[in-house]
Amino acid sequence: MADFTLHVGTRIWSSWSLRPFMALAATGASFETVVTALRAPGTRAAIGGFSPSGLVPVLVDHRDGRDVTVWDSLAICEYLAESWPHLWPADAAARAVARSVSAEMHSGFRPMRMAMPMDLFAEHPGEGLDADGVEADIRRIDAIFSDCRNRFGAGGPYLFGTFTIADAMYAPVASRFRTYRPELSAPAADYVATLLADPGFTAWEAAALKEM
Ligand SMILES: N[C@@H](CCC(=O)N[C@@H](CS)C(=O)NCC(=O)O)C(=O)O
Repeated sequence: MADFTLHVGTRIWSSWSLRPFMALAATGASFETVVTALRAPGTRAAIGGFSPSGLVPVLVDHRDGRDVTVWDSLAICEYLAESWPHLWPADAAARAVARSVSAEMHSGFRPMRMAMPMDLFAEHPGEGLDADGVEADIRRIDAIFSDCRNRFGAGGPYLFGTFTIADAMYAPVASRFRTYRPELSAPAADYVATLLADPGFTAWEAAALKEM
């Protein structure tokens, strides 16, 4: 048996599932991914069978006879970081910023999330960009990308140099930007390209293709 089971939703749409998938992929741990179809008549009942919140993602830790269930994307990432501390930056000040931008993604950017839903392989340039609040969300995200790369990114191409949970949290945004094509600053555009080439992200895409 694999060390972990990660329950996710339909991969082309489930932005919240992609995040812990990328964090888990970055640990090198063995895990199986179980997909529940979203937007189907039986979705609610199927997810209710394993998820306390009625939502995906859900992680089950089977290591050493454990049977620990963790739900909600950011809680799952935090749980993984207890075993793989490199999922957060080593420096305490950088870690504080990484946690802040991760929480900001988790709790915010609702206008952008509503007007520009993740649709992994779709191309809708310009759609949704003039909806209320979307431009402000995009400008704030661009500022986060540019600022983190500038202040903390010297050691590699990710927000804090090497891959961290903050990158996992913004990976679905990179997918959205590829689909809807807002204008971005050069550092933000470069960082989006990094996320789209990340091995965890491309593994998710390959599995999503097989699902279609
Ligand atoms: N705050 C949650 C949000 C999870 C969420 O909204 N998941 C969606 C799929 S991306 C879901 O389970 N929807 C259930 C449904 O469509 O019935 C998290 O961060 O994990």
